[in-house]
Amino acid sequence: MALYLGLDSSTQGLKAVLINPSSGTIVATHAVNYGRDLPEYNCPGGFLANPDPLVRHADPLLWLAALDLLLSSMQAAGVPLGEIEGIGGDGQQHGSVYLNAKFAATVASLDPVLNLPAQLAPALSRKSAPIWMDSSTAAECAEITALIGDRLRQATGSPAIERFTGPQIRKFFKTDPSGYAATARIHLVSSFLCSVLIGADSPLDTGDGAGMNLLNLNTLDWDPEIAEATAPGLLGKLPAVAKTSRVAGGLSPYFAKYGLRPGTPVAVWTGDNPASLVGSGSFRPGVGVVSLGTSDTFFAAIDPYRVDPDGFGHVFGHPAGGFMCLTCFKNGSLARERVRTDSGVDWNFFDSEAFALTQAGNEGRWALPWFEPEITPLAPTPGLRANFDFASAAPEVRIRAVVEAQALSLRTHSLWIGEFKTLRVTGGASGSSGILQTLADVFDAEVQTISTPDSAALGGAMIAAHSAGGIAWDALAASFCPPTKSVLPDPAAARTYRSQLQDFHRFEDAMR
Ligand code: XUL
Repeated sequence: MALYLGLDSSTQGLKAVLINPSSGTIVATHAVNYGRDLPEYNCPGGFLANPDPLVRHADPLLWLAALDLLLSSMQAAGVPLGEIEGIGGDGQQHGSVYLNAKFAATVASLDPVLNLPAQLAPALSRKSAPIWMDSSTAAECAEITALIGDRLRQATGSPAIERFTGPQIRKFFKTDPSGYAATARIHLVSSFLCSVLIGADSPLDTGDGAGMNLLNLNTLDWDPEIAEATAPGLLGKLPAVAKTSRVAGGLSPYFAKYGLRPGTPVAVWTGDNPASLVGSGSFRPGVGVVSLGTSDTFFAAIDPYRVDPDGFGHVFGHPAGGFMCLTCFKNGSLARERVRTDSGVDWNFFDSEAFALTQAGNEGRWALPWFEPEITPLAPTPGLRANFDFASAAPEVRIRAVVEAQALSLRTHSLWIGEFKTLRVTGGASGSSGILQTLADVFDAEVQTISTPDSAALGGAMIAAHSAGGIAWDALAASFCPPTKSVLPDPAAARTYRSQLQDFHRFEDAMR
């Protein structure tokens, strides 16, 4: 029995999906939650506390501790890890890990008696890792833009973006020049974990690499001029780029202690959104994916390559070849959870009852839950924005106001990609009937879900099965991604939202 493992190192935890392509079944799923299972790392929501709301860093050792814990708990649960013939994975995008000259030798000689965090700690040249939630690099974005101009957007698929790795690296170089000088290698979360798995320096893929403002999407390689403008000598600190999904190396002997076979092929890791594009079975242009996670994202395969004229959307490499585009909203599931808790209701009320008690359109009441500084559109000052008295409103009105505003925002900022008649919805909140119906009505499109909400980890497993097992993408999608639920738009509700779209856009713009 050939099994393939997908790992998703996401903002709030590490997830695993194990697939058996010959039977078309998901054999096991496992998860570690950073706040619940590894509280000693002080990252309950996936990041370290910081007095500056624009700064969001995590402890990279936490991601390693999660890998040890996840594999040992899978082994303890009797998961047949010895039958795995390929491993793939993905990481939250943009986050960067800074490593010194000891890194290569350290990963090449991991001692199974010790754990990963203890062994990798001396190889870090920076204790913390800025993650995608960080918005503290406005100055660096302006500096890079002044040096490169609009070529940055055309070449890298995005204008300079605060959370993207290039501006973050520039900030590190400016604020800690000796730490930067001591850095031999800068990895993304994805390529860092892949390196640890293969016991060698891993390349990174064009899906995750394009989230750095450093990769030229015309050449599918680093852009030397942009790299040098970002920070001196940066090119030499970046890993190689892998142009499509391929095997990065064989599994390090360290992992034999969990019952895995040393030498098992490990595919080059990608970002969580590109992995989710694969895992939701939406390989080709025409199907839009809404991923409802810590961040809410909208993405789709595109052909030909084009960039967002408004500058909020991005273009990344597609793990199966070609390109995908993406728009990211920082306030996703944590914002919904806060509105639910503050309203004193349970998830059942939030997910369905609230919608039965209210009407589509909510009488024009909207609430944008920008508890974190929002990135689409750019709203650096955090706080909820509503066009009615939110605090005194009934819970059902608040909930509909938030869900409708988020859906209208997704629609508004995905218009540059096109009109979609089919949406695939994944992520934790894809089980909410109220959210699914609202998305169907706001987009006037059929909304589908697939069997697992963990489409990123599933995508990692599918990438492993393709790269290590030679299984065709279409065969994998047919086995693992058939739609399990379909929600059709209600024509009257769709008309209501269509008539609100312009006013909503003006409201959102005025609230920034
Ligand atoms: C995408 C983005 C987030 C992270 C975390 O640009 O910043 O979606 O990948 O999920």
